[in-house]
Amino acid sequence: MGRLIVVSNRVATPTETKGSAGGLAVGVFGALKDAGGVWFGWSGDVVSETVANAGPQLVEEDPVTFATVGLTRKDYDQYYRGFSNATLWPVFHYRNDLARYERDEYAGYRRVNAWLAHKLKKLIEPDDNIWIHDYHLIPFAEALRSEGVKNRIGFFLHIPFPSPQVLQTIPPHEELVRSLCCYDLLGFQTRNDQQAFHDYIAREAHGKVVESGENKEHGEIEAYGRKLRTGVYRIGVFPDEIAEQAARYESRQHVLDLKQSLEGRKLIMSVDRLDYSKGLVERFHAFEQLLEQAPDWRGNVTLVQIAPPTRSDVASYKAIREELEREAGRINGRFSGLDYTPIRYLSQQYDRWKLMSLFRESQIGFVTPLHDGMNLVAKEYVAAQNPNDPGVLVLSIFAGAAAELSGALFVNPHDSAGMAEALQTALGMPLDERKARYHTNMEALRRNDLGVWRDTFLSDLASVPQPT
Ligand code: ADQ
Repeated sequence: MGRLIVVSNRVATPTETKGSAGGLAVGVFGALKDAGGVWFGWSGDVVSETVANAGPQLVEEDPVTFATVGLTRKDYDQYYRGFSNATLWPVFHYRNDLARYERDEYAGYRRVNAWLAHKLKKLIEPDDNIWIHDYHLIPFAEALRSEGVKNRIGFFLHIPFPSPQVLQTIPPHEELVRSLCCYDLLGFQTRNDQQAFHDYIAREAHGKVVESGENKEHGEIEAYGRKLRTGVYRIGVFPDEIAEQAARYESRQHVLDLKQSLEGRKLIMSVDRLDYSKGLVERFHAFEQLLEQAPDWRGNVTLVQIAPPTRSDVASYKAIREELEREAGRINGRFSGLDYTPIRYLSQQYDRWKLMSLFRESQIGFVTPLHDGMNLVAKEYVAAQNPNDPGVLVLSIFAGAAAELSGALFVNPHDSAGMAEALQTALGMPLDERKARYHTNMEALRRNDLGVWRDTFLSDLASVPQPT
């Protein structure tokens, strides 16, 4: 059996692949350790042209090589900050209003993909299987193919795939789909995403789509002169490791401090990267509506929102941060008392083990993205609960996780009155119902954990006939 080569925009550091149980880095690293291989991508550093061209830097952790390169300022601006995060991210999350398209950024995106593929080529052996991750790297297989690489190459999209009409707002949409067809296997988070891709192939590319298997989740595609497969691979967590971690840390000082400061109030927890796709402002408005329509809860329930800034050099991210700070201030001004602050908005990063133990302390996990590929926070929240007294997951119907976690209370994040009602229902939910919902969700998490996601994708990739 060949080795595995993983390519992602950012490469986990060797330390990130150890210790913190359950993270995606740990899951992917597990497969690399089994097969041996290379994890290749951007180091996260912006460097001079000389340093960039001297890469990749290799760190050996036998049998895995971590291979990273730095990006020049221009490459970072065009490939990462520009086309990836100011065009693809908003459009793929149905926020065309926030997207911009610049030809030179798109050219930079393709140029960096070609440059990275050229750098990787020297590390590839004939039997290696190659697994590319996410929207930054759509043209990567095409670039490898034009370097003469004949290995099997699979791609997993971590974010939603938009419907054809929305995708078409990106001027080079057809080139992007043509590039995706250079892979041998395309993995999507949900059936909806896969179907949106199939729709484009059938209606816009006039290709052939054959769907088969349970729920028609296996796709055979013929388009742009290539044959490829598609599949649905729902990313998961390792629920029992999270449960163990949350329980182990539940009497640590940070949890005791939080408990003491709540003075018996109920706790609603939300944890996200600060991103407009996560529905943070809408969530604050729903919480405000709860305090408005159910005065008994004023002074008796607190929302803790942890949301460290990301991509803060992209303009739309500055705007969402300002709006969120303004709204938290306004709502707190309306409902605070001398000893009560309804919303605690924390913009710092927290360690994973701390988050899991805080989840366990809270009565509600409030996860309300406007669009989200999967949303692992929803899964982590469930896994972290105390089975004898579990909290309730209140979940947006637009998170990929909604297709699996049928024990959640579902909300439409555009309906703040509906979200406020769901919060009220969750706050008053009897123990038996909470337990039943928790068990339904835990079964789903165990059935389809992070190992299943990874192993199914890789065995499907290995079964694709090697391209000639
Ligand atoms: P993200 O948009 O980052 O990921 P999500 O899946 O919710 O979204 O989180 C990924 C990881 O980051 C989780 O393990 C979570 O605990 C951690 N995380 C989130 N907010 C954090 C915070 N404030 N502090 C510390 N850790 C935090 C993208 C897609 C998702 C998809 C994942 C995986 O947007 O839809 O689920 O990839 O495929």
